[in-house]
Amino acid sequence: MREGTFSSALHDPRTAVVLGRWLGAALLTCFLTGLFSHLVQESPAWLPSRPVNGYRVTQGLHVISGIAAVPLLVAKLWTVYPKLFEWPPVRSVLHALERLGIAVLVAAMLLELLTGLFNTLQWYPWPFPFRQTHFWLGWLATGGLLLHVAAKLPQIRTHWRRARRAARNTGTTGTTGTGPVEPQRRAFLTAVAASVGLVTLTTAGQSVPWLRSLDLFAPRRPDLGPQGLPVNRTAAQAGTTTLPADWRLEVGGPHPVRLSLDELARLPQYEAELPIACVEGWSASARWGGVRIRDLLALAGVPAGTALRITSLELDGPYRVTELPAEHARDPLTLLALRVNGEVLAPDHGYPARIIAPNRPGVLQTKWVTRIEVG
Ligand SMILES: Nc1nc2c(c(=O)[nH]1)N[C@H]1C(S)=C(S)[C@@H](COP(=O)(O)O)O[C@H]1N2
Ligand SMILES: [Mo]
Repeated sequence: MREGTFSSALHDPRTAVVLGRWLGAALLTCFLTGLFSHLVQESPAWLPSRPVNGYRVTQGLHVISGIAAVPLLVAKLWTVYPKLFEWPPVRSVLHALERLGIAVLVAAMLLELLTGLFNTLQWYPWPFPFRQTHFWLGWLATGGLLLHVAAKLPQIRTHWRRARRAARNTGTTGTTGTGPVEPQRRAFLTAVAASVGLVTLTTAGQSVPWLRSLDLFAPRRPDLGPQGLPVNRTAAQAGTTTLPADWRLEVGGPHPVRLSLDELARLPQYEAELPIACVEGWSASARWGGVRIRDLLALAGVPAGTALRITSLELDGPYRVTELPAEHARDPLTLLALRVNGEVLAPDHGYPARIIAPNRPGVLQTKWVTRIEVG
């Protein structure tokens, strides 16, 4: 089978360039928001605690652009796949390198989107750690993409504008005498755009509140769960269903304090409307009530502007111990929450107490807190 035997007129550079632009925009958004997400999961000191919904927006965009990239990548691969049967398969060393580069690019891109998609389902059918693998595959795919764009720059320039189509049509292999290609291309691109729109509209509701009613296919409905909020790790999974009889919140510092739930309840109580923004893509806002972290620090004699380490009752798990950076610790909206939406926290949401802070990933909103100390 030779490249020229493919009959559709849409296996052409112009279609590839238009799809490439859309796919490029989705991938760039996905890469930048992903990089940001990777960095902020380390609780960096440079992350401001405002805007409150900052991480919610960037991570929502990360998952939305990643999902949108799937139909775009399929369409792009379909458009260019006759190139797989190019003849002769290798024309020069440079040509061999370019083809090898494309093989790596396509493999990295497919794996990257697949691992991301599986992560939104919380399904990890592989032995390697998700976050590091997803991070390095992201660099591999992006680096490969930049090289690919550089190698194809002459063609991209020729076909960037539609006005040049007359010049192109004469040089294209695979175009048959099926009439003008432009209406066909328009129909194809409209179908691709419609599929992107469809997958976006039926999944984006997991993070965009006004699309919630259309959220048919996202793994999570952000309003389903105890107290109207989803749960990733339940109290049963974490082994925290029954509270030790002698539970106290320990706050380390120059004057360490140990506070019972009653004592916590007698401290000044505040409320904050803050989101849980899970790295897997869902996010939901709730009204949290409890004690300000900075008030607890003052009790223990810890100066405002200190980074903290938070420890959960949970026996193991990657989020048992987390860092709370200085700016978040100082923020008046950062609470040791005892209540959500007016009710005492359900065990699955972190009873007796959890961290809730503005502009940070859900993984760091530690549940079942037992100790707060200088980090
Ligand atoms: N101790 C502890 N806290 C945790 C987790 C965990 O596994 N252990 N999961 C985190 C994750 S990934 C998210 S998205 C939020 C979810 O909070 P929710 O279950 O109350 O909605 O809790 C976070 N807090
Ligand atoms: Mo999460």
